[in-house]
Amino acid sequence: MQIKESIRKVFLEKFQEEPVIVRSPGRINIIGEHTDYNDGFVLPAAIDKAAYVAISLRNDDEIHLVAHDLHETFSTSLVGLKPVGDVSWPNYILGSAIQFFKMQKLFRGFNVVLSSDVPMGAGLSSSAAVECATVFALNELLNTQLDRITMVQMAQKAEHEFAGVMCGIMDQFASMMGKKDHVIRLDCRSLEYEYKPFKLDGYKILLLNTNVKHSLASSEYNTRRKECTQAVTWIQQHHPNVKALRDANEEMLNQYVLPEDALVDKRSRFVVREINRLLQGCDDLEHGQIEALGAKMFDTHKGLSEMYEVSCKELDWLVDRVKSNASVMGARMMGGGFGGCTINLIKEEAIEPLIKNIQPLYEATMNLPLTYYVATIENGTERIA
Ligand code: GAF
Repeated sequence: MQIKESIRKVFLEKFQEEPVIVRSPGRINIIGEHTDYNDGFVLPAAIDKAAYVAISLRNDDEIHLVAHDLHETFSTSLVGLKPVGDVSWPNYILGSAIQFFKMQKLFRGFNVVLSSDVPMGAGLSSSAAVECATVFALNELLNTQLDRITMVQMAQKAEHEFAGVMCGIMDQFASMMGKKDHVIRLDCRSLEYEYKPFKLDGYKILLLNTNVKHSLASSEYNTRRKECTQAVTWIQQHHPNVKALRDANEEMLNQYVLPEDALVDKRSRFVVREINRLLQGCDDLEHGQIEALGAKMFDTHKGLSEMYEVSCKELDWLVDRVKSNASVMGARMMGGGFGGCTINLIKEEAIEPLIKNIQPLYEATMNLPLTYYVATIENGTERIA
């Protein structure tokens, strides 16, 4: 049974009414990692894996949530809503709902059944997908008529306030704004964006999942953010116009950051280079220069691993393995890091032999399963019932 049908059935059984159902996808990012919270650029796209939220309003202030895939339920009240300590999934829904409460648009409780085929902890933004689905669904139910960008920002706030991860805007933007067969070139400062066709004849996007889920991810993420801010603070003493690393260059880093702290220098140098790499990568894409784009993806991985230090041995292993394969144009870790997937730009006919070759090797070496997905680029958040 399709996810939509199965959550509708569960919803009818549990709450005896027809829900509004919204689907919101996970995302990939071609290049431009850890650049969004530095006011830089990113190049993400929504994919064919998504979170589904079935929802209805209640006549009291109770909130009843069902995580269909996990066989878990959670109940609370709209009054005094706070983040939940011991489980994560309710926070994505509650953190989204509270945004409407703060806008004085939500005065009643609600029922939700959630299901998702975005693998969790795989770096595909399963949490942003749930946040975007919830915000979009409440906008429909409450008839608040918010524009999509406002909803993206509300979903991002949900992550900040209820999940405690000070994420940038990329994941929620890609989930909400995705367009079939296009990547989004997003300026994370102005939020101006452009859809770029991403139909590469003969090539596919292959995601290799390390199945490593590092608990370090959110604390280290917030630390990286602070390191970037520190670099900006030092540069600003001499260049007050520098508001974020997007405005900095390597000359400034040499002069004002390196003498202060080699670690902060390494982090910020990666970001400055990555923003440039992305801008050049966009030109490669425009001119159909897939080899050049792929080479930049490998460079990004090297930087994320050695300078930003957000990779792990399993991700490095997977990227190393495909480097010498002439059918893989580019590969790198994707998302926040410390586990999850690598993204590989690969010739279609090479997928099967590659998997056959590396799956048993990976599993024997790492003692973890290697799962994989061929992602297609799809539209963003939509109401489906
Ligand atoms: C995570 C965050 F949520 C994004 O905002 C982004 O910073 C990404 O890590 C790294 O590029 O997915």
